[in-house]
Amino acid sequence: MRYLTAGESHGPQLTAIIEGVPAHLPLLKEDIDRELARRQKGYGRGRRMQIEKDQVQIKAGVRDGKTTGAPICLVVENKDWQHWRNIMSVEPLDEAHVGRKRVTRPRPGHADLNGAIKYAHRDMRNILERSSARETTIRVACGAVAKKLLRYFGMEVVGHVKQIGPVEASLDQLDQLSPQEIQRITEDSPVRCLDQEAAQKMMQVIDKAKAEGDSVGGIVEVIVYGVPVGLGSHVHWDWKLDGRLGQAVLSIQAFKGVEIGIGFEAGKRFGSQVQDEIAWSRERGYYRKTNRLGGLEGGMTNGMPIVIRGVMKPIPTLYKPLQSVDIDTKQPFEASVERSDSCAVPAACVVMENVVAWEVARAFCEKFGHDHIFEMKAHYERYLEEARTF
Ligand code: EPS
Repeated sequence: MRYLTAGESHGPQLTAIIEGVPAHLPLLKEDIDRELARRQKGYGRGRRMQIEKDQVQIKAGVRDGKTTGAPICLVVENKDWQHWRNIMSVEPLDEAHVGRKRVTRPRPGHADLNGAIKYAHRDMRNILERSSARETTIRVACGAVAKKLLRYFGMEVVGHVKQIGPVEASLDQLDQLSPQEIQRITEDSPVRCLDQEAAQKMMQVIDKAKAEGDSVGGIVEVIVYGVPVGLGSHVHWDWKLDGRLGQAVLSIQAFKGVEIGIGFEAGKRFGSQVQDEIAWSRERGYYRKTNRLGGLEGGMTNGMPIVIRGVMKPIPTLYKPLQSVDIDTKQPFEASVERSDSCAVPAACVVMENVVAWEVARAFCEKFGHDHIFEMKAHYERYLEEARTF
């Protein structure tokens, strides 16, 4: 499976073409719209989210509520385009609009300056329109298809916000919660946090950042339940699923780090406190007594839940601008203020769930074939039985 996306933040639409989704997978517009709506929510979002009401249009590859095996084309329109159609015009700009909304003052921490130099754009709008996290909308739409496939095979992807700014959630109860319970609690939390006391403090931090024209980042954790042993592979560097998941997470706008299982903590411990001991029972087959390695060993899943965290830096678009240089005058200036969110960590949690879902679904298709789901199912069930008694 693979996909390509196109679209600017204030252009007419975002588009994706997905290739390799097996035939006969039940797929409805609502399955995708649900994920899009989840991504739009979250305490700390800016005014743009009041304009958009993201809804997918499935333009190809689905008939009678099921995938056909043909490429799937997804479109999400930008409602804000109405306000930008002259400035974002595909046709040459008319005289009244030439140079309007031109961006010459790069924002520190954004793609603006690097992209402008690389692509020789004197108007950095040509960079920020594509680098904007608006693009995550269409990646979530693709992830929603992947989630649907995973769910068909009994897997569930859930995410929660572990930290915003200095406030950390207490997660002592996490192991006792089912995926459905985690989903229920986080859906009710404005910051997608399992710890309600911490959630209140997180919102205070976001309020403070907003009041001061600043922004705040955080840490998101995603868990994939019901994963079989053997997704990914040890044989090539770019087949290793941990590496692929890392790339997927780091490709989310503003993400600066990723950890699997206990992550960086592993560097502080002795080996006996890091590796997970192996056990076997008739009903479970092989399993690990602990899950410090987050379900991945040797670039492959080991049958335990995948546990992965990503850190999002504070959004670089600040109302309290930092120093920068105007590319016309070369004089120091305060960077351009673009409308933005003061915290997008709860939304990024949904994005991370969906990019992780995509990579796991892709590895699943590689292992079990992806022409049609009946064939996959037969193959999968036989494999599970072989793995249990191996
Ligand atoms: C973004 C800036 C804001 C965000 C946007 C990402 O948009 P605007 O510049 O139109 O106010 O709201 O996020 C989305 C539009 C979205 O759908 O998540 C940026 O510069 O990255």
